[in-house]
Amino acid sequence: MKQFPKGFLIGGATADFQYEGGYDEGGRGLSTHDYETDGNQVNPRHHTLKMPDGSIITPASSFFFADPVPAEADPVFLDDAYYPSHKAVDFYHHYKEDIALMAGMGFTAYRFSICWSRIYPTGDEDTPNEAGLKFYDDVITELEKYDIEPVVTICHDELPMALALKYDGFSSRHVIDCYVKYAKTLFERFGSRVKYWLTFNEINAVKGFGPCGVRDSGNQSHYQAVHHMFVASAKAVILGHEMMPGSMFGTMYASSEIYPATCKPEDIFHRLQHRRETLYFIDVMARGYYHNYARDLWNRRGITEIKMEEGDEDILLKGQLDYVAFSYYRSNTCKAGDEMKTIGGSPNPYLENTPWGWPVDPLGLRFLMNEFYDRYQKPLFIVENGMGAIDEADENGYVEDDYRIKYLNDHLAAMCDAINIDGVECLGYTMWGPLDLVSLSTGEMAKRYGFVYIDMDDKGNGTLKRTPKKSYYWMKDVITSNGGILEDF
Ligand code: BGP
Repeated sequence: MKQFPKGFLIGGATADFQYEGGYDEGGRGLSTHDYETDGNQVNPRHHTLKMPDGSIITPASSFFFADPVPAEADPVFLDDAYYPSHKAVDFYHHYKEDIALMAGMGFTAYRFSICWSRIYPTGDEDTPNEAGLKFYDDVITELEKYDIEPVVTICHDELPMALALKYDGFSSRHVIDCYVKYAKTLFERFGSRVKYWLTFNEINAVKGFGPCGVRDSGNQSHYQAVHHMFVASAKAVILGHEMMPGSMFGTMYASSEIYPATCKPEDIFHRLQHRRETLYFIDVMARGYYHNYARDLWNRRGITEIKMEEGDEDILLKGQLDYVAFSYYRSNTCKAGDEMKTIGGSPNPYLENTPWGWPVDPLGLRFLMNEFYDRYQKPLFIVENGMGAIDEADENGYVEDDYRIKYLNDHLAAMCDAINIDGVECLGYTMWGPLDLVSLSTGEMAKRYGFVYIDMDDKGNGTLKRTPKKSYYWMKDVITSNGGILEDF
């Protein structure tokens, strides 16, 4: 029988710009994702930017594969474009109802991100925006009502647009100071009520103008900006430990690549190097130093130098993470000659795909949990997992989502096996998008993850009515039985 360990945190996860809305309320400043329009499976999301000659350009901002943004281009809102982050699904005004729905399933944890530009509208102010802090105060108060543990992401792939425009985002060391000031404000305000923190989201996948505010998405600029994010994170961890004894810090790592396509030695070796392309990020943060293979990786990527200041190495070492948080949606397969990228690679003939082409692989989750625990010997936290699917709601908004129940059953069962059989230490599991929200990679509503259906379409039309799906009642039973009703897959 499957069983969650004692004190296991189980619940859901969201990100502010995909869920919250209220982009111009409560003194919030503009954020880098606010200038991204919707996309779909065929066309990625894109920024809308104006060149000095008045022409409009629309570089793709599809997270993993961001297009570069010319230095002279200015963000602009177009009348005929739809910007999903502005309204998202309006958690800003529905947070009480939404948290009550989460509590109805018996959630013991909710991971959410704080919008940096709600707290520091331009990132450079000396004092924070009280209305922004108050909103998250209210959210935490609501969670406390139901004994739901808040798990807070300090920065989920975005920053105040002003920091991107003025300093080229994390290219500049000044933005490290802005980040630490922002983190300190959160620790002062919420430190007595929040124990679990995540300094960044999907650190190995952040790239370009949206996620780290950097216009040039080439390797040299990207890896330099990421070094600054490593230092910013480590400084926040050091400060957080000082200010909030007992607090625990992670950074989220997007895991997916696992398998070599064949047992051909070249494929196996390619797989090793491919793994290191992404483990590079969490290795530095969880172990506190750049490791032996970093030099080879920089060389292969044409990176001549990562500029470091005196003291950086010491900060990285002292600011190591307490736990390893990761997202898991799918596995990836690669063979020699495949391009090194976070998702994609070669097809896996043994697995079926979601409508978005993501291979479904629950055993891969157990594999990864073991791999990470062997590698870091630190507790794990699965902070995102779920299935983006096309839901057909009936006239009442009800969805019979047996496919989602199957996906989640199998992944939760695999997780329990890693914990119960393999002895992996895992703090919790937060399913991605417990209420439907806007997709990160495509900016659409059609790709739904939730236990709760939200009546809204790709262009923001709909009543925003929330209706529990079949999976809602199933998840409630999973939690009530402490995992006991999960079936082997
Ligand atoms: C992760 C992000 C989330 C989320 C999720 C699902 O990369 O941390 O923000 O959206 O992926 O991806 P998508 O929304 O593209 O289906």
